[in-house]
Amino acid sequence: MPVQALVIVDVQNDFLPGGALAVQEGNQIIPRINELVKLPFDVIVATKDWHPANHGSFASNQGKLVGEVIMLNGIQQILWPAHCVQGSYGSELSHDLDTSHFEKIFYKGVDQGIDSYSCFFDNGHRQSTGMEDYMKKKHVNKVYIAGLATDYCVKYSVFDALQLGFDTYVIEDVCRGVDIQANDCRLAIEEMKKGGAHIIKSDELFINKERIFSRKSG
Ligand code: VGL
Ligand code: ZN
Repeated sequence: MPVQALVIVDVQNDFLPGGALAVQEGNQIIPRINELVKLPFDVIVATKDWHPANHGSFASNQGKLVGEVIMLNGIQQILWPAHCVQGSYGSELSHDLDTSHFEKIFYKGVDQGIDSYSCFFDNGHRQSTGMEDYMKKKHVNKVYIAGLATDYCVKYSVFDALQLGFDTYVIEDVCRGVDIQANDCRLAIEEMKKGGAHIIKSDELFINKERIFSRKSG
């Protein structure tokens, strides 16, 4: 029997139009998320990118330009504008998002010296966010992932989910990405598909609702 989780990644003000690291059309996924969270998933969680002000991924903290790549404690790091600083307005989940169905929020990127795109582990796979244990305790074996950004946090989360053995679904129309290079999002989707993820449209979850969320075994 599938035990199904919905994971909503980083729908925070700084990743929305007007934010510090705005993802184009990032706000357009919110109405659909608000419908998805009403479906009978067994578990619904969300993540927040949650950096200390001195975070090593911020260009300003390195005296460098946004987009430059450095080595941060042995790991390649793209430098970003300061974003999602703990407790800031930019770090808050969008106020248009229906958060009432989120049973837990997982925080990532909390350590100054290492970034964390994935909702499961930091980029060096050194520390866990706790999401793996949470999912395993709830016997989740199938995860649906949506949110921001397709080519960073969604992609890394999907690869970790696959590696952890979850049957992994990306709800493509409920993701938007950064596209530093014009095709990054398209390539990210292709890589996730090659890696074993199912790429689906949110429509399928509504059209096939009875089958996908049937409580019958077999
Ligand atoms: C993200 C860049 C830096 C994301 C987080 O949520 O995709 N991207 N921090
Ligand atoms: Zn970040």
